[in-house]
Amino acid sequence: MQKEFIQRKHSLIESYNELIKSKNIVSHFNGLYCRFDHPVLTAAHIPLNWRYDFNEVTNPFLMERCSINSVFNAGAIKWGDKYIVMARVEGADRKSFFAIAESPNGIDSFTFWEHPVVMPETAEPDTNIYDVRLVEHEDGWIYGLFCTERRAKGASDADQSAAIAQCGIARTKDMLIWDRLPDLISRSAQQRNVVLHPEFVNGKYAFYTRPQDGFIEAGSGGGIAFALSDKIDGALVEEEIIIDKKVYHTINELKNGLGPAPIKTQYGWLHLAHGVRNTAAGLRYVCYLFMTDLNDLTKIIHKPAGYFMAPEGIERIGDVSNVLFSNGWIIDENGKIFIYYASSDTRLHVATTSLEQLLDYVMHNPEDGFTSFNSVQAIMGIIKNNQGHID
Ligand code: M1P
Repeated sequence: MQKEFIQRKHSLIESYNELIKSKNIVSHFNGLYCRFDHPVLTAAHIPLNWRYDFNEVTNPFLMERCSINSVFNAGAIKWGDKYIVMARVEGADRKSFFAIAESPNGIDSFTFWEHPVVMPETAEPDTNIYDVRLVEHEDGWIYGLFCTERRAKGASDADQSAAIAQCGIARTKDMLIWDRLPDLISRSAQQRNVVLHPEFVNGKYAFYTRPQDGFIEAGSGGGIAFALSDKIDGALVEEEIIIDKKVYHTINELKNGLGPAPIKTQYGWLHLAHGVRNTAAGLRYVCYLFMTDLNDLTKIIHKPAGYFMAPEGIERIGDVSNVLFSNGWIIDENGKIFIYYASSDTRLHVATTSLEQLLDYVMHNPEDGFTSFNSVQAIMGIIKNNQGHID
């Protein structure tokens, strides 16, 4: 074996081991959550043996044979005593797939399982799959709902970007072998950000959907909707009731979408979502929280104004800049919450908080008054209450 090949191989392995063993420390705390110094997963965390052929005969220059572009939007679940994320991994070929990584503490040392998830296809193969939402349903299965994207039927040869997004459904008991079920059928031309509610509702499977006209544009659709299906194997939703619509001059003026499955609390279902607005610099994605009624899942009972997390610093830059997106969170028995969020469609981060903090925020921060005058009134209220409380 050539000396150079061996040296390079050792140096690749050394840097990789250093990276996955590196510790993460809190960079700042704003009263609501902690952000950390480093992302939890990046393209560089992808195992070397997925990318390199280490046989000197077939890869004499030791180059990457399958390059990875980014690791981002991840579903998350507690698995025994491990924190696991099922990330969207995008190759240099622009195809996304899923891969599971685990960590002993949820904030660092994430290592990928032996190989990527082999997601079975339906009779109509997916061109691209991404953004899985993991849900432990009360029927005993763990479900992964994700976006399946295919080229639009009938699109002209000249148009190679026309696509149809729909919701793929798969389930597992061990996170290793996935049964693929038929895609969700709805009346919407496009469907992304579909989430399964963890409990039966009136004996039916309940979904949060995001009906949309175009692949990017919500058009007459848009808004987070609620829908019921009699079954999951061949899920069909007839009616989608919009529970959180897009609103002029808010963070979700253009569109929005639910993140992970909601967390049940004594006060209501706690939801994490993303809102999108348009700007001269392109779309801006931020994350927000709201709560729905325990008995009426279509009724929002608390919704603070604006976002609770937006891209900061390096998070603002990436393949699709100015994007913060979350489709995974984990709550521990002690109420500690790990929010897995991705920045700019490039890397995955964690923020830690607690149920107590999120409830305080969602139930006590002022709601949107929809005008500048009302925003000033909210600030005036705080100033008034602060009288006598600041030295
Ligand atoms: O590029 C930002 C996000 O765009 C899409 O989200 P949405 O359907 O809400 O617009 C998804 O492709 C998502 O993966 C991506 O992060």
